[in-house]
Amino acid sequence: VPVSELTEAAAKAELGPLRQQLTQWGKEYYEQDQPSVEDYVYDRAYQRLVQIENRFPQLVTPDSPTQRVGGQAAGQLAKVNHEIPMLSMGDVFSLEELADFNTRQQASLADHVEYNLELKIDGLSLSLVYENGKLVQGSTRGNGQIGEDVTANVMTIKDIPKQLPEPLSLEFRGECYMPKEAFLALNQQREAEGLPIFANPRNAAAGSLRQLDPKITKQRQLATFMYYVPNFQALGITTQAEALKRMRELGFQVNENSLVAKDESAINDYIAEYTAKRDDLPYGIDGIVEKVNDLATQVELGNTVKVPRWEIAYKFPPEEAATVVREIEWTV
Ligand code: NMN
Repeated sequence: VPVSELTEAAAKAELGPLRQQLTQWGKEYYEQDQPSVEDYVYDRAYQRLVQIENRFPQLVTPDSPTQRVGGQAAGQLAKVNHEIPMLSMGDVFSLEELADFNTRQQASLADHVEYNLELKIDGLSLSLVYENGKLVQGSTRGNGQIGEDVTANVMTIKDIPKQLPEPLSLEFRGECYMPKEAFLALNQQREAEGLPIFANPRNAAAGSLRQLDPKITKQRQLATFMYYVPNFQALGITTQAEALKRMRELGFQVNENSLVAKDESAINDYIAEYTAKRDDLPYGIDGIVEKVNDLATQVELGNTVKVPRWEIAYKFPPEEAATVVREIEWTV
C-alpha cells in the first residue's frame, strides 16, 4: 500500500513489525558484523519507515530506528564516551531527491553554497584522539554517544600516524576499511580453513577492527581514509576542503578524489564519473557524500537528533542482478 493511502490505524499496525525488522537487521549489521540482507533492502525498508513517520509524526517513538544512531557498543571491548556525538548521515537515492535536498537547504541560507564532494567509502566510522601529537585513543561510533575502545587495534593499522608532526591535542574522524584485494585474500584463507566468510569488505573491516586481540587486527590489512575534524576551530581552517588538506599534511590518508562543486551540473558530473569508475577502485564505495564546504555554515545548519543537516549521502542504485534475485517482502 502506498504510504499516501495508509490510514493511521494501518500505519500503526505496520510500524511495529517494520521497526522490529530494522532493529534486528541493525543488530546483525552493527553489532555482529553479519548482515542477513543487502543494504538496499535495509535502505528501502528504512525509507518506508521515514515516509510513514513523516506522514504521521504523532506515531514517532523515541526508540524508532529513525531516532537513534547505529547499534549498541557490544562485546567485551571497553566503552568510550564521545564528547561530540558521532552521528549517522541522511541519504538520498536519486539525483532528483538530491536536488530537492539542496534546494531546501539553500532556502535556509543567505549565501551561495559550495559543496565538497567525497566518495562514500564502505567501511566503518573511526575516531582517533591525539594528545600533544601522540595517538592516545581509537574508538568506533557505537550508538553515537558510546563507542568501543579499539586503541590497541588501531595501533596495528599501518597507515594511521601514531605521532603527528605537530603537538596537537585533537580528534580526527574517518573511515576504516578493508581494500578489495585484502578482503578477497582473507575470505579465500577463511574458506580454506573452514571458517565462515565475510559478507562484504565493510563487514570484514568491522569484524577485524572490533577484535579483543589486536594480533588478529594486525593480520587483517585494514586501511583508513580520514575526513572530519570535529573541533576544526583549533586548526584555524574555514572549509572542509582545507580540513582534508591539513589532515593530509599531518600524515593521514585522505582520499584524493574529492572535489569542490559550485553547482548542480558539477555535482551530477561527479556522481556520473564515480558511478562509472566505482568497480575499478581498489576499495568499495557505496555512494558519494556531499558536504557544505564552508565550516561556519555547517555550524549554522547544525544537526537533527540523528544526522547533520550539512551533509547528505547519494547512494548508488543496487546492482541489477541483486535486485531481481533478492526481492524481499517485509511489509505486513
Ligand atoms: O549507520 P549509518 O551511518 O546510518 O549508515 C547506514 C548504512 O548502513 C546504510 O548504508 C545502510 O544500508 C547500512 N546498513 C545495512 C544493514 C543491513 O542489514 N544490510 C543494516 C543497517 C545499516
